Amino acid sequence: LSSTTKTTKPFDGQKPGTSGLRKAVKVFQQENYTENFVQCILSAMEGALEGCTLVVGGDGRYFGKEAVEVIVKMCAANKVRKLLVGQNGILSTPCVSGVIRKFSTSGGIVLTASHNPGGPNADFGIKFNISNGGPAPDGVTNKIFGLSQTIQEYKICPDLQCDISKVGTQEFVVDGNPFTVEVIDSVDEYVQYMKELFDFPAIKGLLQGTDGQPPLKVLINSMHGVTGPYVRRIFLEELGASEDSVVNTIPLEDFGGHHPDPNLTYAADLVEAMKNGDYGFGAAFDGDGDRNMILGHKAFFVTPSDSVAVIADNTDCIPYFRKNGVKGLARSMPTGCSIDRVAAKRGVEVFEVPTGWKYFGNLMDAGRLSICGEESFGTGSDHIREKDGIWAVLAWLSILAVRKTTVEKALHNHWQTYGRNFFTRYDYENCEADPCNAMMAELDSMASDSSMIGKELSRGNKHYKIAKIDNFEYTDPIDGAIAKKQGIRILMSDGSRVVFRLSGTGSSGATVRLYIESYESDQSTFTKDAQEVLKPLVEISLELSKLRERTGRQEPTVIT
Ligand code: VG1
Ligand code: CO
Repeated sequence: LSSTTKTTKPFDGQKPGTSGLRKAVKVFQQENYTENFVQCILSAMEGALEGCTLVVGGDGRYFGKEAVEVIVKMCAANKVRKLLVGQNGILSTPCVSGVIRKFSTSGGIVLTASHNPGGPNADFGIKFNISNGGPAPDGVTNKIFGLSQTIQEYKICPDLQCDISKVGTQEFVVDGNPFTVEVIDSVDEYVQYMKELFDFPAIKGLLQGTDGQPPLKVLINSMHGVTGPYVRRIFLEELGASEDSVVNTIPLEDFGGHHPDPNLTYAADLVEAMKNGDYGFGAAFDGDGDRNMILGHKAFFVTPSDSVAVIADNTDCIPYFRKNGVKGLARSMPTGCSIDRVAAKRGVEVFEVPTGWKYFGNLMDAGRLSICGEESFGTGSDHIREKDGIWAVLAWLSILAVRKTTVEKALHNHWQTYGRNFFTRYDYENCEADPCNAMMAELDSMASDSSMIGKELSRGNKHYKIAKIDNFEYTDPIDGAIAKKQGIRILMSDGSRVVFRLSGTGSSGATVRLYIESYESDQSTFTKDAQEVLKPLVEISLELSKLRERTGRQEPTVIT
């Protein structure tokens, strides 16, 4: 086989966002659009490209197979030595991360737009992960973007035909060089790894009932995303759960027409099913399997910010941490601060990084971070370099098994010890970009206006005083890389926080995220509804930012 060089022209906007390049499928389908971006990923590897091994897989959404075919042909032409490809192009995002690490490959290409809807009229995405298994850091994505602005040609081996439907190895000779495609089972490696990290017999005992404990009925909802086959293997085959414990486990190219996003709005069917009280534990995952939502009996909701804090507080229930210890904890900036309190009690470092999992990687590589999370239903640890939905569920089940408790009791117990960080996020999806940018610019100028400090803001009998406003800036403690303008933080004198950000994962327009948090140590407040507790601060924030006027939206699209 021989490769050819095709001429092309740059496309605007091939700038990876919070987690890869996400655009409408129709955008990726333009002639050369996908090829351009793939060439830029490969070219950005420079000297590390020739002779390397890469992992390729995605969440199975529409256009995934076409993209895999292009990537295989282009890797062959760009002198990549070997590809590990998930069967039918399917690998969850956490699985890609694990496979990159296990086989020490130079990186991987993940084909997903995560929680964004899929299908011919929805979204697709391409993300590059580096050799540590994590999303490429800003330095790399900026380089890819730079290349995309000047690209003139790409290399491809058009005649290479590769069957990715069967597990096994296929050998080719391209321009006289050997090129190998190894199609791997999509779930084997991941399941095996989970069995090393967790005590599966203990979790099985929990689900089936042991030591006089009744069985725990679980309901796991894959939302027709990539986790379906992983969930079936782990929960049905390994843990012996019954068929009716898992739903929506057939991956669909359009996720059944829904947003594959595990939150109270988009996973409403799980919430409904949990409400009747038949199940003691419920969970859902997003399209690519890195997000999770945890529910207790009668749909008791665990905020992601609390979820990671509870896991961090109960690491003795998990064999992986018993063995490796807990080095440090972290959260993304807008995430509720419950985990900070756990870190303080445990006497370990806690880091506050910008939004996006890529910022955790260096800390983990340096051995300073073990467990971290984001308010956006992302939870994970240094077992890989992506957040991991199924891992989070197994962590929770481990805690319930060892502590012989329930989700709700575990949370109440946590609040008794640490107090409660009430948290909510309002999303205004798909607004017009210009007014949102203007709003952010105005908030940014507030941040440098010293007369804002000490300003009092009131709503009803709630009074707040601004202690600090800034546009969050982060210096990576390991490599010194600086990330600027990561969101406006308004810190109140009582520790309450308000954060404004624009999303970096949307495919069009602008999505405003408003994050609100306040801390209560008074026990009598613990059972209150977060929406009620935070309402005054929400109203104050909307007024201060003139968000309603700016966006023309009276209400958010989604509240989490
Ligand atoms: C969102 C979340 C962020 C998460 C990112 C990728 O980003 O807020 O916490 O890391 O999605 O998650 P943004 O820029 O839209 O706020 V996933 O599961 O979409 O890869
Ligand atoms: Co995701």
